[in-house]
Amino acid sequence: MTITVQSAAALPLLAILLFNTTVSANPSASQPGFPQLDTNRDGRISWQEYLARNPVSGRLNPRRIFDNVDQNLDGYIDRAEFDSMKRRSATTSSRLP
Ligand SMILES: [Ca+2]
Ligand SMILES: [Ca+2]
Repeated sequence: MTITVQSAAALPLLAILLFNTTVSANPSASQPGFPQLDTNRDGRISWQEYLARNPVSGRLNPRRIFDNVDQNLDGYIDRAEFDSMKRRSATTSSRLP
């Protein structure tokens, strides 16, 4: 599969695609789960935790996606940022024909 990033607006959707990829490896979960990514259970997803689940592949740059989800740029994706990313992605999807 080839994904071309045409604008920053596409990044939330790419982020959800990456999170969904994580879930597909775990059939028992139907939704991409914050707890699955927060492996040390400190309530936030670090870049290292994100990278462990979303290895660099092809032309997609996970760092760009991570920074897009990490809205306050503190280096962690917290619960609110994670939920916000999912909401933005859902909104984007619902606008598609
Ligand atoms: Ca963590
Ligand atoms: Ca943050």
